[in-house]
Amino acid sequence: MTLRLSSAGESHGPALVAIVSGLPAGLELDRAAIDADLKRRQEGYGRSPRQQIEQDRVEVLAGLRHGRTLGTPLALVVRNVDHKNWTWGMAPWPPEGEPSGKGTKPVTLPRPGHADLAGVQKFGHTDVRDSLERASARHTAVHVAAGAVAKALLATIGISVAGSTVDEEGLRVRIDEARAERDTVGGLVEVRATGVPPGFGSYATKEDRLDARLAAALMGIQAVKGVEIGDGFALALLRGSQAHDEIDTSKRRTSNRAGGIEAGISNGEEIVVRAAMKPLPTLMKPLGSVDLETGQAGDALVERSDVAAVEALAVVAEAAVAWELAVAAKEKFGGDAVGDFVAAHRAYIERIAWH
Ligand code: EPS
Repeated sequence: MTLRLSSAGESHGPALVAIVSGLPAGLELDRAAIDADLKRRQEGYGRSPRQQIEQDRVEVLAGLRHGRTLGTPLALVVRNVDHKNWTWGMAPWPPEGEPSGKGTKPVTLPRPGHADLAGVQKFGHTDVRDSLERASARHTAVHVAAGAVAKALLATIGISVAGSTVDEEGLRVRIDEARAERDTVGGLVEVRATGVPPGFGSYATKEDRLDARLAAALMGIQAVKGVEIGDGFALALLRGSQAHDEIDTSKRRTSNRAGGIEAGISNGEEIVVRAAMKPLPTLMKPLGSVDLETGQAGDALVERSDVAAVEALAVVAEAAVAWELAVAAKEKFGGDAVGDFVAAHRAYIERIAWH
């Protein structure tokens, strides 16, 4: 069974939900490990005061018994604590009583760089909030929970995945400067996966290619505008003799410019991917926009937001890469019971004599 993930949830709605199907039975999950990743995602430097409201914790509604997966769909929930301030504004059903709390007035001034304008045009909304709530990066919380589950599966075959920011010190300086000027910044993150054997993904079709899948997974995260695998863009300027990784007699590489992937297949070296995040589009000193109600020029919506979410992106990107690698691992090794999955991995490693 293919590993699948679907999610739902608005930023200020009642909760975020993810359903993970295709997990083998008998996989042990650690609630504290999932919650620790949720906390890491919230702690990044430059986050908004919203993070003091939320204390993300995973709830499991199905698919788990006494900490072990049942081989049935796993239902993960992360509640939005802030919803208590939006119970009228974000009520799923027509709200009763007088408007109160947040989200009672329609948003009509779309923010450049956000989903606001294209979202209302596409879906026929009149209130920009109907677009921005789902476009918000808030729902990455439940993807991080799913990523933690993926990491638990990968750990059974010795794979680990870690995300970090590139130049954390420089980033923090830029965040402080931008905050002082009421502006926002973006930045770079890197994810490394170790223990991935040769043979994840395939050259057979575009959809099979592991690099394409990782790029889509990273590009699918809010505010990501660029992705590279290994030395990526820098390879374009090198000669072939400088760009490729020589093979030694143990079939390992003496360098890793390819970032662990050749022809869409893992080659056994560390998988290295990077993502570039644009500066966040909700600005305290807003850019020019148009009022969708009056047609007049106006300043874009100003609301509480982050100065940067790059450190959060490192955690979200880690989860996204872990998820894709878990999908590829499940595809390669199968298994209805986790022991079958592990045994198939072991047999494969023996066949290719991989150390
Ligand atoms: C976000 C705006 C901010 C962030 C939010 C993403 O939320 P709010 O508008 O409620 O202040 O804090 O991220 C989260 C809540 C989160 O948990 O990551 C946006 O517009 O994308």
